[in-house]
Amino acid sequence: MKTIDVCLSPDLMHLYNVRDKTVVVVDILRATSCMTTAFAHGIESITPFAKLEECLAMKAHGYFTAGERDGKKVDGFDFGNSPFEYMHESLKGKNIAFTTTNGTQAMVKADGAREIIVGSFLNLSSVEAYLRNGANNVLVICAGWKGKVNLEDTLFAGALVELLKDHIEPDCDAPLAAQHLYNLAKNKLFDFLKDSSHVKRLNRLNIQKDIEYCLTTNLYSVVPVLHNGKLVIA
Ligand code: 3SL
Repeated sequence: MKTIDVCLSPDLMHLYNVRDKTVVVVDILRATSCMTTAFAHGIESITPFAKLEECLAMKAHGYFTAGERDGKKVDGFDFGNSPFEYMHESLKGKNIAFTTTNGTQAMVKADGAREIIVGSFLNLSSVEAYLRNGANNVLVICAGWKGKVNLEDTLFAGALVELLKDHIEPDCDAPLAAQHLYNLAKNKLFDFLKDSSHVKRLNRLNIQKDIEYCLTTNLYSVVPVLHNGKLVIA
């Protein structure tokens, strides 16, 4: 049977070997939810960057620049990190250079994996089917917050472990812990997360609608995959 493991923070990546794995990068609030939304609305590609300057430099190559630091849109960028910004007709067929505090950092850290895909509650079923039908063992990398573990990414990892339990077995205790947590929370995700650190942080920015949206399951069927440094639709 294939296996699934969960890396609860990018700072624990040194404990995992990604080389033969399909890695699912998850940053529910809000980077991977934005990416999923953008592809569902016709974006051509998203190139993830760890550094602001590298991202900004892509403007000269005709890219839109997007992302945030500490939840806020970066000066000089075209877009921030609200999923609602990625629904516009005008973005259809366009290329975006994207950098965020945690999500794109986790993606860059997964470099060397056999395959890197983007997961969110918005495309949960499609990611589950993709992993079930794929040939590789799976590692879910939770983006967390500046090296710390967070609840929302752990819950998504647990949802995958739960949905895949008849096909892919947990490799260690982190996937089991995530699965138990998800089973506790699955019927009340929003309520379960109300005291979590990032929900409080985003509430201070007055973006509760983003949180509700990012916790919606199975709105879209796209699975973004990293190909030659660019995310495109699988
Ligand atoms: O850290 C990230 O990658 C972001 O998604 C954080 S925020 O939701 O924009 O604050």
